Amino acid sequence: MKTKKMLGFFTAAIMAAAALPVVSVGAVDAALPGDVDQDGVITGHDSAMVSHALYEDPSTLTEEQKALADYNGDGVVDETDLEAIHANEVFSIGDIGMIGGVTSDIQAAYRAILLYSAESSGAEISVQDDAIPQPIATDKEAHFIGYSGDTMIWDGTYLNASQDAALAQTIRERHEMVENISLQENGKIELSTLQYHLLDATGDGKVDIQDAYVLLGSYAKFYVSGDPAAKYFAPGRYDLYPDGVNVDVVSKDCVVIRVAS
Ligand SMILES: [Ca+2]
Ligand SMILES: [Ca+2]
Repeated sequence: MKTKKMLGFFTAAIMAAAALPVVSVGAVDAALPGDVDQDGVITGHDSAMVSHALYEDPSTLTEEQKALADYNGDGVVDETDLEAIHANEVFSIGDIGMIGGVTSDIQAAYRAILLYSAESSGAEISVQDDAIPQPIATDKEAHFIGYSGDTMIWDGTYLNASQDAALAQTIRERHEMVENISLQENGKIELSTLQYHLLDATGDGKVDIQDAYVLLGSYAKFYVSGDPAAKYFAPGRYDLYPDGVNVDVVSKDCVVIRVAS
C-alpha cells in the first residue's frame, strides 16, 4: 500500500465512568515491581499489559505477572498500580528504537506489519534477549528522530556532525536497530525481546495485525497533535486496543484513519 496522503479524523476518547474491575493478587514475588513482562525494564508494554488486563481480559496475566503488576503491594491490581507503572516507563509503547521520552515512530507500525506478513508466509520470528540500551531521552516529553542521508535529525533539528557527533552516532545506531528488523536471506526475522514487547501495543502478549493498525492510529494522533498524551486512545489507559482505530483505504492516494473511544 502506497500512501501519499494521510488524513486523520479523531474524536475525543471518552471513558466510561463505571468502576473498573480489579485483579486480585496471590503471592507477591516481585523481582522488579512493574516489570510485568519480565524483560528487565519497565516499559509501555508493562503498562499495556496491565491496561489490557483491567479493561479487556484479566485472564491474560499469570499469577506471577499479577504480583509484578501490584506495584504498591496492596494485594490488588488497579488503576493506582497502572498509573505508577506508566509513570516509571523507560521506553513507551512502540519505541523500538529505544529513544525514551514519549516517542512515536511510524516504523513501529511498519515493523509490526512486516512481522505479521512474514510470519503468515512461514518466516521464523526469532526473539532474543539483548542488552537493554540507555534511553536517549529520560523526560516525559515528545521526541522525534529523523534521517536524511547520513544526517541525523533530533526533534526537528539537523545535528551538526562536529558538534553533535555523539548524539548523531547514537541516533544512527538506534535507527539501524530498527532497520535490522527485516526479513533475512535465511528466512528469519530477528529482534530483541524488548523490541517484540514494544510492538505488542494491545498488550495481549502477541504481535499481530491488530498491533500494526493501532500503532498506525497512535502514530497519526501523536503526529497531528505533538502531544505525548495523544499517543494513547483514552485517558488513563495505556494499551492501544483494536476497537480504538479504523483504517479505511479511500483511494490509492488517501487512507483515512479514525481513532475513537
Ligand atoms: Ca518490562
Ligand atoms: Ca498484540
